[in-house]
Amino acid sequence: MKVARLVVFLGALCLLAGCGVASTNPPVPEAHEIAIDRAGAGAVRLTAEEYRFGLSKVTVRAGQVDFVLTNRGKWIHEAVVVPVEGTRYGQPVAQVGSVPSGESGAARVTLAPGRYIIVCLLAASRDGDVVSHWSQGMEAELEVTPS
Ligand SMILES: [Cu+2]
Repeated sequence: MKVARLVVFLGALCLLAGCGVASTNPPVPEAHEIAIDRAGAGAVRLTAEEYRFGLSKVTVRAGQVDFVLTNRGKWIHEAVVVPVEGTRYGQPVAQVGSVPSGESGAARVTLAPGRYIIVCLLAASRDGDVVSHWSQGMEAELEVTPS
């Protein structure tokens, strides 16, 4: 499990950094970011802190879904939406990128039914090791039901 997580973690970092992972039609998560005041009333509201997410809801209907991330922690956090099929992680489909302490960001994406996780892919250096916020517990589950 840890190896799988590391692989997807590195793959996602690579994807977000645009370093050319072989993929057909890779998504561009940043393109989904929107102004906070454009987020709908039904948005999934996320809070981030060290090192966990809080979610206003854990189930949404398929279709257009808005995410609003508010950082209540000390460090920068982000929310990356990743589809999960069985034990496999897909490519990230949306991201609310690096949100500083006390600030908020939003993203809008069209989601198909299925299971998703929301993770923070940022990492910190600790005692000489690079430790991802994800591995510290910044993962939440979201179920998208058929609309
Ligand atoms: Cu984080």
